[in-house]
Amino acid sequence: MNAVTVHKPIAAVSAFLGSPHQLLIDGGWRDAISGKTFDIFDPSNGSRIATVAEGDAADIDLAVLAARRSFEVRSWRGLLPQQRRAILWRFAELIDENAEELAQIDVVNNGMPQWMANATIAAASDALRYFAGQTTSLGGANLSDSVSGGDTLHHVYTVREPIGVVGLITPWNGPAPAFVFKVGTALAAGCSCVVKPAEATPLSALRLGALALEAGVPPGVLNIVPGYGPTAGQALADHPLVEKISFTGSTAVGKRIVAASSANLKRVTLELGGKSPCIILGDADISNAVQAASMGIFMNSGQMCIAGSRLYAHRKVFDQVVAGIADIGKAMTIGNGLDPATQIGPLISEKQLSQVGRYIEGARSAGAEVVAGGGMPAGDGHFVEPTVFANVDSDMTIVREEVFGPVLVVTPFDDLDDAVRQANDTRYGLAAGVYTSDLSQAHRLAARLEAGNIWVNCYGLLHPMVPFGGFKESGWGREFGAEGIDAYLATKSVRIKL
Ligand code: TXE
Repeated sequence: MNAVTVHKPIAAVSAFLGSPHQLLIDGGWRDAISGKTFDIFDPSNGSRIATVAEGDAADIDLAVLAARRSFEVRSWRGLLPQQRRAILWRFAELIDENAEELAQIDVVNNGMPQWMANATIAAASDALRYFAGQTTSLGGANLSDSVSGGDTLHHVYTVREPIGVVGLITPWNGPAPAFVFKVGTALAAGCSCVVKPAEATPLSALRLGALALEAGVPPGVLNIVPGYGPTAGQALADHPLVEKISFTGSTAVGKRIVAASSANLKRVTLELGGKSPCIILGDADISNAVQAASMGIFMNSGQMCIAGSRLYAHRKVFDQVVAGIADIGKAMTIGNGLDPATQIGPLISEKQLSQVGRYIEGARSAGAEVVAGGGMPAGDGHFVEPTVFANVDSDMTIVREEVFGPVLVVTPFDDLDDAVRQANDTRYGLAAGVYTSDLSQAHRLAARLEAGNIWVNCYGLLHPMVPFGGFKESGWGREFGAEGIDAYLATKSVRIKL
């Protein structure tokens, strides 16, 4: 770990960090009504990097009213679809033009390595172009023939309208892409929105908000209110003029959002936690499987909803798999994301560090064997070594709960039925990986695994056309693809007696 060298961001990022960070409401930047601010930290060294206006219920109310007004005057939903497409496309271009700055804002705020941040920004603008295309393909249906007959002629059609003001609550583990995926889909549908970014990482959202205004998103259509979950987030979830919440975060808060939604029957999309299994069969290409499975858990320090945190390997390849993943974990360079050598950055916060530490210590004292890592490099950053546990029982906490750190448990299996039973023995169902050279077996397993996203001989690849979301307590609904935008639309039927 490189703790001594000081890594400096590019000048544009330093200038941005030093500028005021206000709320974006009704097309303008303003302080919180309370006047409060909160500090933002670099997780690689614990230093304060910015101070941001702290929104709460009063600011959320103002933002929702602005969004509602823009929806009523149809300043966005009333544009021609191709006009909205052009603005979203321009927004994507501006993201590309400012990619280095945006990526580095997430590096210093989230801690992720620069190479990863670059990839997430490229994925964000790519997805935005896909959403831009969706604006011109949202037509309804003509049902006249289904309803009419004989002397009764009716013209019946459906239109798909934007649902209204939507609240978008994002997490800290991929701040810029989470913002763009939600905002891009909501805007493509014609909705007006209020975003509540995670309190740990509001900076890239604010920079992206400025770029969206520059691209031509009208005032009030995109509002951004940084603040804490129980205050600003809860106020958005409770607000009677918000028609839908799209939330990515913990399962516990997801349940709170569902409870809040009952007051005005908001639609809710939830992308929650996971404890995703990967199954390596005896006939798999082991070097590919080991590489993909280790990236599936160690990337972003394991702070991914799709982290493949439980690995089941056929007994005949078990030792080879464990040794391969342990070697990869031990060889990874931990450090500041701005250092080009860094492969794995810090955890987001002191809170996450102690949570992951508790899980590791709990597993050790329950008798799990540490095959790699298990330590936390000393210093001010929130670093955890890539950690692999073997000799675990299926009822251990480390096997059952989402750790949200670079921590893998590996279990051998002899019988595929047993591997499937164990893989499905979880309250979560976000993702699963299968590694085999037998495609029939891959299809059979894909059919039996209880997860919303299955990857075969690869892991964690997302695409804006491919619906993404979870089974069971990993969530409701899907982001991306046709289903992603459907969640922001309401169908209206019109019937005219001729
Ligand atoms: O999540 P929270 P935290 C999981 C992961 C992690 C754990 C805790 O296991 O260890 O959650 O992380 C907002 N009403 N994931 O505490 O609190 C909050 O401000 C409305 C998985 O950071 O769920 C932030 O914007 N909103 C995950 C967002 O919810 C509320 C990503 C997520 O924070 C709120 C993050 C409330 N009452 C954590 N309370 C994934 N699925 O990728 C909080 N928030």
